[in-house]
Amino acid sequence: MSKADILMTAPMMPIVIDSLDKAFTLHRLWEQADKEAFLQELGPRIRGVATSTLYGRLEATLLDRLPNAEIISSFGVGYDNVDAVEAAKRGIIVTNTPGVLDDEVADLSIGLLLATLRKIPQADRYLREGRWLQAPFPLSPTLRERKVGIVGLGRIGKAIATRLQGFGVNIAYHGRTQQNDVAFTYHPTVVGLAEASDVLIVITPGGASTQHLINAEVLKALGPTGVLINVARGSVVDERALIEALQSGTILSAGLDVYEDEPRVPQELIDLEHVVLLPHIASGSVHTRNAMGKLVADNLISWFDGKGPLTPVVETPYTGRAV
Ligand code: NAP
Ligand code: 8YV
Repeated sequence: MSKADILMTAPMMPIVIDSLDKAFTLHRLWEQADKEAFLQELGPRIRGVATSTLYGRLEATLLDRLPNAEIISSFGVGYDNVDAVEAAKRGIIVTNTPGVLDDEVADLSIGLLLATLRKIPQADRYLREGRWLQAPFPLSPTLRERKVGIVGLGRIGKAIATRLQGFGVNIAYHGRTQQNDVAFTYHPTVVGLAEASDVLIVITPGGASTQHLINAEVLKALGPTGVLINVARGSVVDERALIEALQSGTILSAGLDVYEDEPRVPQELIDLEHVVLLPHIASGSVHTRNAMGKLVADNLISWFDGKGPLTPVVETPYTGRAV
């Protein structure tokens, strides 16, 4: 039996490329000198797509060129890079990489929280600049006695909460729905959660439903001793409002892993000595990125083995149909 033709939109990790090369006929879109001619000729043969949140949006115009696509396997648990509603209309399954990165992202979120509160990067810079020789590093804010609000108590939010319980802090959360099986206090509005918290950790999906969920009103409610940690998507926070809140002292500080226009970070944020800025690394260990890459490949392999997708997104549920 001939192998299925798979399109990879941009270079992915060796573990993905090697697995797909073995199982399928893999086409590398980025290597095509004339992409239009390539899509014209081979587009109708493509049955599966491998893509990544790293490479921008997979536009419907590309799907127009792939009339026989059955499945899009996307690298990352967030899949705001793929229009899953449009894919559903076309009968295309979309898969993501949930679960395998929860612990890594939760670990990093706690690291970012502590780094922001205790000024760990600033203290490192202080020592390297020889300033300890002149005076001790100034005392920092603390996690002690803080109330932590989690915006998005999903898989990763829960892994963050589990870790926070070890720190003895009070935990509450906001989401669209109250969860009956968790002991933390629920706030039906994000402003309400911000008012009741000294730290907000944001770990929702991106996309239209969370666009600028964290706005000027929420930051005002968080208040002058408040700290914002964003490990979700840059789009969830109104970056202009955040810069204004940090510059004016409306909130105390922020620790950010994600930005509205990655990899571009506003100079105003870079100029703020009291914020901690990471280059979207929450899942970025070799171990976890390999696990995510394996799941990208395994979703395609399972689908073309006729066993269905392993991790379809909610917009494109598997209904038993298979190749
Ligand atoms: P998940 O299990 O689906 O959890 C998402 C949570 O967000 C749910 O509790 C959901 O609760 C809540 N939520 C969804 N839409 C919301 C809205 N409009 N308003 C308020 N809450 C909302 O997802 P996950 O696996 O934990 O991943 C969460 C997200 O983290 C990903 O989608 C991705 O964007 C981000 N992420 C970032 C990194 C990084 O490298 N920085 C790494 C991994 C993931 P309700 O349904 O009750 O609203
Ligand atoms: C990755 C992420 O950094 O899973 C997600 O949603 O944002 C991260 O794990 C990203 O997917 C890299 O492509």
